[in-house]
Amino acid sequence: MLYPRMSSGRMVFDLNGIWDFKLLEKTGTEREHAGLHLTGGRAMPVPSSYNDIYPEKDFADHVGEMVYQRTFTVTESMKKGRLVLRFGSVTHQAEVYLNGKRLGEHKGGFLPFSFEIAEQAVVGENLLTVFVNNIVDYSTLPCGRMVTEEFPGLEPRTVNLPNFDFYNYTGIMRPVWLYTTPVVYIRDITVSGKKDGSFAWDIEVSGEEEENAEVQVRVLEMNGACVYEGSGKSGSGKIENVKLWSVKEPNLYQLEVRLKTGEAIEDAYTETFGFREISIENCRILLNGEPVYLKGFGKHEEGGTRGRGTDLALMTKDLGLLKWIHANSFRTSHYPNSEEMMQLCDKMGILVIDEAPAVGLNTGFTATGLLGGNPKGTWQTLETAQHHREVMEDLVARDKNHPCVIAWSVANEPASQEEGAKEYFEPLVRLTKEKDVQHRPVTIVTYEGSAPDTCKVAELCDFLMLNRYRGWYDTEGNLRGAAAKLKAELEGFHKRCPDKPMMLGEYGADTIAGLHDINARLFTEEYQTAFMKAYGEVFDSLPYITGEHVWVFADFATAENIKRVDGNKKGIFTRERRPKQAAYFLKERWENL
Ligand code: BDP
Repeated sequence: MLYPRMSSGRMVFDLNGIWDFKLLEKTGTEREHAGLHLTGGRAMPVPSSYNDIYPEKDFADHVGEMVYQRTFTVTESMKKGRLVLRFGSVTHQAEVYLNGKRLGEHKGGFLPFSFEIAEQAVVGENLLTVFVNNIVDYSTLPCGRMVTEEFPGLEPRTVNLPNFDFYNYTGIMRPVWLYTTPVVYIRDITVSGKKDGSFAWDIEVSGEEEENAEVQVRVLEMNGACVYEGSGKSGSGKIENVKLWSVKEPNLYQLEVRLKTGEAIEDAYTETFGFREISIENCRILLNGEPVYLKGFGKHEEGGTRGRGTDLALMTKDLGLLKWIHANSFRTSHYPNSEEMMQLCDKMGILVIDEAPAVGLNTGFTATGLLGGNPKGTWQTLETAQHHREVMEDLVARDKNHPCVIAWSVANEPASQEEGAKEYFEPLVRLTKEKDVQHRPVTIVTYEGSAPDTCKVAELCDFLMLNRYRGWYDTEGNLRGAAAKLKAELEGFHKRCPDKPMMLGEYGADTIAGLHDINARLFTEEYQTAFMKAYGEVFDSLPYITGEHVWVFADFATAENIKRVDGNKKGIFTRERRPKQAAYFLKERWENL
């Protein structure tokens, strides 16, 4: 799905700003009032998570639905071609009405969706109403559970327990746009370049008389110089002396696409891409034929006040800090990040492991600890398979052209040791590879419960990504024992899959910024540094380890839980992006790795 951009064939209108907002007491209600102006609504910024904007706890933690509303104006000329209403993401489900008429709905909180509205929109003022639902259950991604809470003397009530620790931020969290295209238009562009300068494009054209449309393409350097001209809906070419995309020199190119019917230019769109190759050979991930050791983090897209709302300043600052600490990569844990983030990573030379919002796929486990198992089994209980397929397709469709994306992560910490895991994931891994013309490596990030002798999905992965918390959730305070356990597990996986690159996807310790001790005690900055050092020594002793992603880039908000002191504090940076002591240790380690 193409990002909204202005061109000679397209206009883009910004629908961000202050909307009207109200929590709904009951889900599924108020639809009959969708065509009326909200009364008693509160001002709500878009894009943003709604939760931290006002001070009341019940407001922030509301479970169920809420309604967003605004008006916008449409002119006669905007209705001449296609008029598209596009949401960057609405978390987790949206039902959209225009002037009281239902346009449709979308499930899944971290990918874009759109509606064609030229027919429903009127010339003049239009009323846009969006019902948003934040419930996570065994059919959604991420997963959660509905449970009935009962206390003496109180009416039972249903509460929603996410199966993940990050706070369930909700709302219209990414930009909303209105854009126009001609009736015959460029529906999609796929473009990729290789390290020898060859490249291929594939343009999907839709609309009236699409069969008569001709496509012209040009490849431009970022300074505007044209280095290739060609034509056809699909084709390939080669550029001499191509400047490759890499971490050090993230050279980009642009594919300018023009659609003509007869003499007239109908639609035009310019897509950014890069020339680079990702491959795997002898336990190594190669970028442009050279081994690359992945240094970086699992990273949430969030901060104070805006929650997970798109914030270009914060995103750019985060990537600046990644460069400062000599990281070269991160995983978009545990959901696709915004399109703007992917654009920035292309520009700044950051390698991205692009993760689906598939977290919590383990019915025997919750964010607060073991549930005591589920005799039926995770894969016999979850109803996510079809939705997971759609999400993988949409994720690849959205991010396929980004040179920064070097791999796909299908899920984080599923019940990969349970019977049924292989059968669940095999078709998903296959689908992801089929849909990606670059055939990027695919992984499933696994947890401690999935050991070398019990994991059912290791062979499905092109590289292994393991989350380990030895020295924190077990062996706590005992880094000698933790390192020994860690090493034995890594050796076990290497023995099982001797040709697969292996990296840590998470390891970390909660650390209260400013808490110090002469000894490296739990929760102190000294312990976090010692923890990073102990893990680093294990990695350095095993030549087949191909990367280290620390958990987590910055402290983040979680649901309330006695294991969390004002959120998850495993950040190497605080939530305000100030470095803890371990940041200096990692900066030195990674500079020299
Ligand atoms: C891992 C999860 C991650 C958590 C982390 C933790 O993948 O989302 O935040 O544990 O407990 O299991 O800090």
